[in-house]
Amino acid sequence: MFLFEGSDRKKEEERIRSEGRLPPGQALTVKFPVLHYGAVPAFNPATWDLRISGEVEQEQRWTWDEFNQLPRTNLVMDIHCVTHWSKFDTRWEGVSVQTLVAQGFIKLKPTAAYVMQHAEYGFTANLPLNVVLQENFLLATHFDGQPLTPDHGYPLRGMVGALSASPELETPYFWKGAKWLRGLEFMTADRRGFWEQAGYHNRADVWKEERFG
Ligand SMILES: Nc1nc2c(c(=O)[nH]1)N[C@H]1C(S)=C(S)[C@@H](COP(=O)(O)O)O[C@H]1N2
Ligand SMILES: [Mo]
Repeated sequence: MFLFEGSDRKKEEERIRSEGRLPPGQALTVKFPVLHYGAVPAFNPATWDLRISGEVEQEQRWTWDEFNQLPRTNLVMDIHCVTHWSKFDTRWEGVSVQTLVAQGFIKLKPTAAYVMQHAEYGFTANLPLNVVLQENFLLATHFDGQPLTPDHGYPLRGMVGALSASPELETPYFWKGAKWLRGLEFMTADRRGFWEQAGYHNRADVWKEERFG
């Protein structure tokens, strides 16, 4: 893959920087590195479910078939990893929590203020509810028109990035999206997820370079 190596990569990075889309301390990559703790879990569509729990009027459990009948959203986002790489104009498809709430698939209690993503093997990632309800947070099933690959979170991952059309939206680093997602827990008070307990920043705003807490 030589297309964006060397001076071409640098040129593309300068274009993105001139558009104000390159956060401090980040470098453009066209690769898609894989980063996670532990093993890649197997997916069994017969037993997989997504649980919606905590501060909701009614807890939900969606099977894989049921999840695939929910309204779908397509987004183009810039993703910013805490390990200093950024990837621009990436295409994602999935289900928007904002849409699920707006259309009554999830009925939040007024006490809901934070969200924990629960993934396979007990991995967790926390975000404020207002960020999860933004347009730039997605429960993603597809990347670049294809189902996620196993190492990028198949069949479902939380996904957060920057929408260049809406630069005012708070944008956390990419680790705030849990691969192999199995549940959303709505909470009254904040709790730290896996990397947040390991010393990563709790809020993780890419423009403020909130890398470590
Ligand atoms: N389940 C799970 N999700 C995870 C992680 C993990 O360890 N387990 N790591 C996070 C981190 S630190 C990063 S940088 C991104 C990397 O996503 P990618 O492998 O698709 O690039 O996934 C995030 N989601
Ligand atoms: Mo990471």
